[in-house]
Amino acid sequence: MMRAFIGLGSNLANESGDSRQILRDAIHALQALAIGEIRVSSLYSSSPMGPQDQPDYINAAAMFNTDLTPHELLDQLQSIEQDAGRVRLRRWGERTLDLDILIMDHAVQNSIDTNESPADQSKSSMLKIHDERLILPHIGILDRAFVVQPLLELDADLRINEFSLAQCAAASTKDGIHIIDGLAWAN
Ligand code: A4P
Ligand code: MG
Repeated sequence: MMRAFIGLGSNLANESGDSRQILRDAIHALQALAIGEIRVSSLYSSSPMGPQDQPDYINAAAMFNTDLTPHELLDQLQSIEQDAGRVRLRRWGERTLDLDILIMDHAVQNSIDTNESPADQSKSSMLKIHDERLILPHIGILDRAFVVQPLLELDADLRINEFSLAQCAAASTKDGIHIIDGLAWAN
């Protein structure tokens, strides 16, 4: 079983609702992929990274345990994106729903069995993949406040390689992003 951190983003409505409703529906769809509870961050509004002639985004992150392989999880996320009417218009462009696998790791069960510190364990248990369909950890996490801030809400000890998320530049800036709803937004 692995722990998956998913980034959710939307800046276009579809026929079933606005971006907030699309992310709420996506969280409910993710529940079918999870073992146990899904934990969800606050809901953020953020100005667009990339082309500026597009609406502001709504972003959040979710964390759950799953038995799916990373590629099986990617298939499921892409199917949820399609169900939300995702059309690929341009790179970094507007979208009804973007679901990215940010990080997958083995949740640390028991630190008594090993001499490693919890930080070392999370570093060594993080999955690294680089193939034509999937890159893990997702590229650019550390540069994106709209990804780092919600991730830190879910696990303040997260590290990518030797970098602590809590200490990266995107963790100390709230420029261009703000919380628009607390943890109950997905209920
Ligand atoms: N892919 C590779 N690795 C992954 C992964 N870890 N998770 C591949 C998910 N997909 C992964 O994705 C293109 C391909 O990436 C997929 O087919 C998959 O096989 P895409 O979502 O179809 O295309 P894209 O949007 O052009 O690229 P990408 O990389 O998803 O864009 P980003 O980096 O997600 O940026 N501004 C704000 N404020 N908030 C946002 O959420 N998002 C974007 C999209 C731009 N600006 C934004 C936001
Ligand atoms: Mg994507």
